Amino acid sequence: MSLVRNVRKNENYFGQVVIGPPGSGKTSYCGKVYKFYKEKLNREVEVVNLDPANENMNYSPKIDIMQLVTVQDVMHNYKLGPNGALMYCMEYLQENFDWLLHQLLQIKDSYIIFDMPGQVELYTHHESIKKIFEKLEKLNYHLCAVHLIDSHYCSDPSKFISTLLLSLSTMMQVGLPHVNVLSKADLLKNNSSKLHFGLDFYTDVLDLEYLLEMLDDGPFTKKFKKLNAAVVGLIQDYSLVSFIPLSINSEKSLLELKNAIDKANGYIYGGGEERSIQTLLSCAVGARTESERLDMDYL
Ligand SMILES: Nc1nc2c(ncn2[C@@H]2O[C@H](COP(=O)(O)OP(=O)(O)OP(=O)(O)O)[C@@H](O)[C@H]2O)c(=O)[nH]1
Ligand SMILES: [Mg+2]
Repeated sequence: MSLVRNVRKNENYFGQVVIGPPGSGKTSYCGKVYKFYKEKLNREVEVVNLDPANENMNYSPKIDIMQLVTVQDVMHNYKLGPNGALMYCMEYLQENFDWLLHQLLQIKDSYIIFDMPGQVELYTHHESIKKIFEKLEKLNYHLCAVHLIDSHYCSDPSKFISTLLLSLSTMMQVGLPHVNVLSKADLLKNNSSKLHFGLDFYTDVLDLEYLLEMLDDGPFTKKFKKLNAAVVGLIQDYSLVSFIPLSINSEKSLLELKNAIDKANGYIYGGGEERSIQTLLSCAVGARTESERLDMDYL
């Protein structure tokens, strides 16, 4: 409780929480975006690893949950499988919130990028991560959830509908300002002949009925189609899900995503160096033209 008092009421802290299913590109994005913000935008930035089984980090985390607890140790000590152990680790972090806060206070002038684990249930119904970020929000941490979905799901209509449902339920559960991202969009561009529609169909998430027409119509799949139709109806009723395409090797793509994230968590209005003319110009450069939206050349 004493640590919480160290957080000044009039200070604001900013950051992003990088979430998404296993292998969607979270750790790769964190490493790239750290360099991009630091070297190209001169932003004070640090990465915090909150994945207790993160083997291959392409950055040096300023704070690392693996110094507190690891999936490997929990599996060994409590005879749990990898998923149960991961849940335990996140509950342990929730219990030891002060451990995290103490270190965050050491880097309070930096913008924070949180690299998160990939287990989907952590974001759809498990409570620990939600509770940790609720606590940080109360302490003036303005965070944006950046939800990465592998864009290869666009090539299969029923899988894409599932990802829409996942994105919507994650938005509802996590409860932070939210930017959904189609990751590895460079691969999408290279395989565009395999897509039923243009990129903007998948990013804008409008007219989803067209996807239903692509599903099988046989007697065995009738119920599955009905289920997909109900999901599509739900997605359209909420009208919350849309995506920004991302290729981590394209600076223009990183810049466009940065602009969306900064708007979502208020960094662009309340932050530091980003309010300069230079930044406004870089934001303008980041805006996609209509032709770029259509031909994906910027990816
Ligand atoms: N082509 C391409 N590959 C990418 C991109 N981003 C990530 N990848 C690849 O995707 C694979 C998975 O990336 P990771 O960063 O480990 O994914 P992750 O979400 O952190 O995975 P977990 O932590 O296991 O959930 C790696 O082989 C990356 O090189 C991208 O923009 N384009
Ligand atoms: Mg990772």
